[in-house]
Amino acid sequence: DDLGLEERFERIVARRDRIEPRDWMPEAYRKTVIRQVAQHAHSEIIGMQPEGNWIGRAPSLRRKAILLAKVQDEAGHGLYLYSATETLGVSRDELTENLISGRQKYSSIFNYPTLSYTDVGTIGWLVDGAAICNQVPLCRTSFGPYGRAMIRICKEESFHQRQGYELLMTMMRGTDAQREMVQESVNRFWWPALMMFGPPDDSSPNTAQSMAWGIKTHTNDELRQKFVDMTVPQADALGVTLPDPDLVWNEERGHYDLGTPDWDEFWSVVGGNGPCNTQRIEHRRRAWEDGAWVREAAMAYAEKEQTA
Ligand code: FAQ
Repeated sequence: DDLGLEERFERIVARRDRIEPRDWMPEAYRKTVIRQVAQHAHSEIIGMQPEGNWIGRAPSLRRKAILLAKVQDEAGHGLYLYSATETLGVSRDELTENLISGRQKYSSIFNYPTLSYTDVGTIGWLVDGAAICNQVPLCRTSFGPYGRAMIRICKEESFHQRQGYELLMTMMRGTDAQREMVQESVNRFWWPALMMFGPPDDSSPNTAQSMAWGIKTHTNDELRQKFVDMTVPQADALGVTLPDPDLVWNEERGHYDLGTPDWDEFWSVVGGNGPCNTQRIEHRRRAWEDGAWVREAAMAYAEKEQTA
């Protein structure tokens, strides 16, 4: 009976084991997993645009090959994550419609423009760095297909992060003008990268329930702190200044203190009013419409094969 099923679900979650697609789960759990994983998948796909913007203008053949491979990896991550979402009975077409119509979100970070090639390095270092902090714990999330997708994705994300850091390191060894470009890019991306972790814990409506279900294993502020602690020494090694005068080591806490991100800006970007929101969705809509004939042809071929 239902009570038995619910108890079984609670027991699996309590011992931090996996819930699989065919297991009974509360409707609200299913909805929350779909919401988070779909948002994550959309972020990977929309996240191809800011860096994709520089593929045709990369400064060398080597840099172009690296960037092409990275953006392709992001497409792959999106596809794993859509597949994980599909195990809960929602189709990829439906998910894409939800993205294009604004019913589902994607990460705020991808609504900022990439103004110079340097931003490719900064995104690798800071954006993929933040993604790793958030996603390594998600390898142990309670929904099986999501956790397994995360294991593969994290391996590639850490490679992406090193790629970005190496690019910035190379520029820092260059001319004064190149060093200035790195600093300017880091100034623009630092705060938006901190916002990737979501609102502060006291204004995060979903955290408590998602942690109780083992979907999330850490709060937004815990992961943001972990990212800051990891990144400050990397900034020192690189020779850039992070644009936060309040960023100082707190001996007592054993962590860096930090200033407050502009949360009004965050909610405005999440609400659709960031610098590139309209452009990102328009681009995705066009690609989806332009690709309709490919999907239709594949379906027609599959049907023909079945009846043959
Ligand atoms: N942007 O109650 P919470 C990548 C929304 S990395 C937009 O705290 P939750 C790799 C949130 O959905 C980026 N919206 O929510 C890459 C909720 O609204 P809703 C993707 C945000 O879910 C690198 C509301 O605010 N990574 O793509 C954001 O418990 C380079 C209240 O917030 C993931 O998605 C935001 N930053 O915690 C690709 C990681 N933050 O849905 C290309 C998985 C919050 O109720 C290039 N996701 N909101 O209408 C998570 O860990 C969580 O979903 C959080 C948010 C931590 C993002």
